[in-house]
Amino acid sequence: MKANTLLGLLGGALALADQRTGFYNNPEPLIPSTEGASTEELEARWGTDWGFSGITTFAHLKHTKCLVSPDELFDIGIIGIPFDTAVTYRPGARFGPRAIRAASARQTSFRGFNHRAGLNPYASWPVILDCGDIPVTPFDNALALHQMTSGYLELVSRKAYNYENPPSHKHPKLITLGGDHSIALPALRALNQVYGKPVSVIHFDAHLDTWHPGKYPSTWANSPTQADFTHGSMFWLARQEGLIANSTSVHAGLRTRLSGEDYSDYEDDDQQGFLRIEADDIEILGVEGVVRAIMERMGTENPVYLSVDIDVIDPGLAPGTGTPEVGGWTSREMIQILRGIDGLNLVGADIVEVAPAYDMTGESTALAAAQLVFEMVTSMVKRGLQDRGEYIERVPPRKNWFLSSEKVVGTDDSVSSQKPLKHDEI
Ligand SMILES: [Mn+2]
Repeated sequence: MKANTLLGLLGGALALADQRTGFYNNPEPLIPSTEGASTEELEARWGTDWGFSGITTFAHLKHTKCLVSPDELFDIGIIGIPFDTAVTYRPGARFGPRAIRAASARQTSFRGFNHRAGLNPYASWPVILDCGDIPVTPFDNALALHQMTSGYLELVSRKAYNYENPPSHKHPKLITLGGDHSIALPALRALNQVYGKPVSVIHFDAHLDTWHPGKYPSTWANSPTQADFTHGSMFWLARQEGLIANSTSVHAGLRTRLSGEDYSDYEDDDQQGFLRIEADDIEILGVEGVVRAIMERMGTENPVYLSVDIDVIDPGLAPGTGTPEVGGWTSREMIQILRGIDGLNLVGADIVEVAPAYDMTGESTALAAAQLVFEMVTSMVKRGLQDRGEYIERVPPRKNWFLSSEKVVGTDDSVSSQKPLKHDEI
């Protein structure tokens, strides 16, 4: 009997079974054998994960241990650096990558369209991989710094998968899941080598992180030691090493207490080349003003490293972090600011200081971090599309309908015109 005749008979039998049993009796579905099925058929049948299924990778992306797979090219890599032995207060950010990956579970290529950018970053031009973690020793910070720098440098030195287009995209871009904030130093060392010049840093944080190592109690260390490498001094070290571009970097979201009895921390910070935007400034500037200040200082062409300490968000919304400070921005404000600065020329990014032991059971901190990564990926993909000349500006249907002078059909006064849309109008 020919296969299609058999399938026809089976289909007929199934239809008959349907008539007899009805929908809610759950008739056994008759599915053709997988024997001889093509990869596409298998993919269609089994390839799509639900948010809650599958092995945990960031956004269900393909996982490759990129460091041991030198031939597997990619354009954007999610890389975990589970390192937290340079913290000054609560340890635990070594579990950050794991928590952020788990919290990204509802990000899928199937439902990944970012309405603000009009694109689905997981279904666009780049090859995006979850590159796994850089394994880092928890016993020796000097060795750890060497491991992190080597691993990062190895990955960003590679040729990007889409090496030819856009022309500026020669190397893959990494988004690092920390880890404490000190992981930004090895990233900056590696990026300086690959791009051949200092990069600008947009630094979202409650804290300055440009502290001279001597600003910590250090009676025991009068000369440089590995104790200088902390999550509050890595930008000071980076500046000393000439890794940060002069006068084009920005701190945003600051609200830290300062040392001593004066503003000497700010005076030190002024020497590092950063513009300071305080958390409170958002009351005056608004999200748009913060965005404008960042873009005017940084421009759209300088290579930029984006570094986000999750403690920039208020601990009421993101408590799972190493050095919480009250009075921070909301996650919505932070997301809007990231969207507003998507014209920056990002060459790398991180999200750090997620310490899940202090998070709430609903994963609020890790969820915020995962969403910020989604916005970072979207911005990199959008910039790539623009550079390729393929970006299409799209406006969401009915955007700002509530500001429109149009009246909802059947009404003629301003109060009733603000009624929500009916379901079938959405
Ligand atoms: Mn911080």
